[in-house]
This record gives sequence, structure tokens and C-alpha cells, in this order.
Amino acid sequence: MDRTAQLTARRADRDIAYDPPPAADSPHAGAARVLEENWTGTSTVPSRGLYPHQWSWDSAFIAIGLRHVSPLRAQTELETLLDAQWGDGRVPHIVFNPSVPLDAYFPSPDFWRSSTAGRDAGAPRTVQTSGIVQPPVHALAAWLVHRADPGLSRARGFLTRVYPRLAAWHRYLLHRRDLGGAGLASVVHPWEQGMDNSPCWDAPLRRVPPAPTRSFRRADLDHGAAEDRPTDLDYGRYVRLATDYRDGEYADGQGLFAVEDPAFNALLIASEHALAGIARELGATGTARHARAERLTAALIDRMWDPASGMFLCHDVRAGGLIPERGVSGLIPLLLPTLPRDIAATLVGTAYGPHFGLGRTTRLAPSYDLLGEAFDPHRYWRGPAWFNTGWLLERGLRTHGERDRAEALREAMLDLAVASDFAEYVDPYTGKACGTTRFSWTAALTLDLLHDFEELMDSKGGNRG
Ligand code: 9WN
Repeated sequence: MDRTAQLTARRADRDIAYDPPPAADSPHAGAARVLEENWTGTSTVPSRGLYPHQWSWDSAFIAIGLRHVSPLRAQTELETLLDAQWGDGRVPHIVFNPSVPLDAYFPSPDFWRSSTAGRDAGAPRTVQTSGIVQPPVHALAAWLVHRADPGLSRARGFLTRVYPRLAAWHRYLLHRRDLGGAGLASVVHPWEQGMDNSPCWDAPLRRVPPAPTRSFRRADLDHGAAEDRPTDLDYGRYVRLATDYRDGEYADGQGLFAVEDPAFNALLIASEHALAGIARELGATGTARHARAERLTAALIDRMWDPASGMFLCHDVRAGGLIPERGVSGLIPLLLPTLPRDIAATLVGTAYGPHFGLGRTTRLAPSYDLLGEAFDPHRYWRGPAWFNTGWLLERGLRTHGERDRAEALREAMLDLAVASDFAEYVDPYTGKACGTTRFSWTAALTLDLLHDFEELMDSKGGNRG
């Protein structure tokens, strides 16, 4: 390491203990304070009460915001998560903090038994994790974190260290998780897709016999109202799926539930574009990664685009065919810079039409179809609006030249995030806070929205005609 690099790295070591602003007197200060409160020293919990460990896609969104207050913490957040990666490449959805009592969150480490049941899949021995995954936002986050302070990143060898891990993560998804044979990744549990209780899972979940309610104790009901959370029947099915996966030693391909989801795959594609940028920064060309992202985009359209619905739908791999439910996940591919122009325009029309109500009846895009039978403005992922999906849509609108709409959405998100004390999610009509408050990704993405828009990924080519 040369002298300048050493000095930068040393400055960065001090920076990890950044001084938070004295009072929450501005959106920036308020959001930074939430991240400070939820920082554990090596990563950030989504929420001190409800989610007291490290979650995978939360950490990626958190790093995207954290880079504006401490690029070193943002790098550390991602590195801590990647340190828990399994030998087969999977990045676990939860990394457990050993100092948190077992009954603080269910399912706890003694349920997942990662170091024993996950031995053949290469689970780490020194840290306990879950055995399922979450959406691959990490390469995108790593690229954005690098660009926030390239000097620090180079001095610490950040990209050099994370690139092989991110590449292995994508390899796992594209090979072991290509359960449908279309070249796309499948999720094997609703928690993997991140929108746990979406009505999109109702039909595939019906095939799963629930674990008896008496066989587990939910911890989420200690923190949230039962009418806002998944039902016991749904929880029983989540537990059954996770138990079967664990008892099969986390080998892929056997389970009752396998779904290709548009947001999960769009985030994988966005992250492939980001990996191309990282590869170029490290001296390679990145061309093969861009080409793969292009192929995946074509497969996504081929497999999940539904012209009649004007959006992408989930593909049920076990039953075969599209799931006829409109979840917000089906709008997220708008994020992709190389989406054909007519598809991008149709997606915008759907987001601003009667099913999602943007610019008409809703302030943020609901997680599920306003006109769908299962719509509920307060129940988990069955209608309320989350800030991470809002942020992805806002970036997608900008990417496709919809600047006025993006600006209006950005302002609505900033207003609601501050007014709701950085709520986990809100009623899409009124903006009323739901779930827990002082939620990390709401604060982190608020910070990101307060900074200038930058191109999310380097896509080589832009819109296709
Ligand atoms: C299960 C942490 C996570 C988010 C998910 C959200 C919720 C967990 C739960 O909280 O899921 O992973 O207990 O409901 O649905 O998106 O990552 O914030």
C-alpha cells in the first residue's frame, strides 16, 4: 500500500465512528440518526425490536444510503454479510447476532441449524445463519458504495475482495436455482423474495401442508398488530417449507414451492450490469456480464411479461404457468435500462393506472393490486406501500426519462418517510405509518433520495427500440 493509500485507509478507520448530528433537525440528520441507532459495530439491524439481526437485502439497501454518511460503514455492512456466505455461493437471508437472545426472533439459529444441516452446502462454522436467500441487490449496492468514495474503496481493496464473492453468489442463483430451466432464478420460500405475505404466493402456498401452530412460537406478534401480520396458517406454511429445506440439508430442487419472480430476477439483472462495471474497474472488459444481463432480460420478458395485465407476473414453476395476481414486484423491471421502450411505457401506464393508483389515488405504489380481491391496505405485503419498492420505481422512472413523475414520487417518499418517523411501511392512500418505525432501509433510501440522481448502472446501450 502506498503512503496516500495508507493515509486514506487510516482516515477511514476513524470515519467508522462518525459523529451523528446532534438533533434530528433535517431529513438528512433524522435519517442518519436512525442508521446510527441501528448500527451494531459491524452491520445494521433493520429494526432494534422486530428484526434484531442482519438481513441480506436490507443490508444492500442500507449500504446504498449509508455511503452518503460513512462510505467505510457502507463497505463494512456488505463485507460483514458476505463473510457469512456459504461455500456453494448462497448469501443467507439472515446473519444472526450471537448476543441476541434466541427468543427475540423466530425462526432462530436453533431452527435453521446452519452449521450442521448446512455443512454439505458449505455453511460457515463460525457464524449462524438462515439457509434461505433474499433478492440479490448486493452487487448493485457494492458498485454504488464504491462510486461514493473510489479513493477509499481502492485503498481498502474493497472491490477486489467482494467481486469473487458476488460472482459466486450470482453463479449459485443462475445454476442451482434455475429450477424452471429458463435460465432464471427461482425462489423456494416467500421470505426469499422479500415480499413475504404477497397474494402472489397464495396459490403456490396452498399446496404446502402447514406445520401445526403449536409446533412453533411466533416472535413477530410481540411487536406488531396481529391484523397487520401474516396469519397463523400462512406462518405454518412458511415453517413447513423452511423445515423441509433444512431437513433436506439445503439441497436445491426438491421443495414444494418454486417460483420465478420478476423483481428478484430484475434485481439479479441490475446486479449483473453492476458486476460488469466492477469487472471493468478491476481491469477486465465486463462485456460477458453485459451480454448475460441482456440474455436474462430477454428470458424475463419471454417468461413473465403479460401484455394483457400490462406488467410482469410471477411464474409458478411447480404448477407451470403465470400466477394471475398483480404484485408490485411485476413493476420493478422498470429499473432495467435496456428494457424495450414499449414495455417500459406500458409499465409506467400500469403504475399510474387504476391497479396501483400513482398520481391518482395513492401516494406510494401499493405492494399489491388496489382492485385485487386480496387487497388490504394494512396487512403485510397485501396492499401497504414500502419505501424500497418506491425507491426502485423512482429510479426506474428516471432511467426511462419520466423525470416529472420521478420527482413527484421522490417528494412523496421524502414527505412520508419523515412524517411517519421512517416507518417500515405505510397505508398507500393516507401514508399512515404501519409496522415498526425507525426502520433502517426507509432511513437509508431517504438519504439516497436526498442526493442527486446518478445512473444506477452502466448498461451499455440504453433503451432498445
Ligand atoms: C422474514 C427484515 C425483513 C425484510 C423482509 C420483510 C420481513 C421477515 C419477517 O422483514 O421479513 O425475512 O420476519 O417477516 O418482509 O422483506 O427483509 O426487514
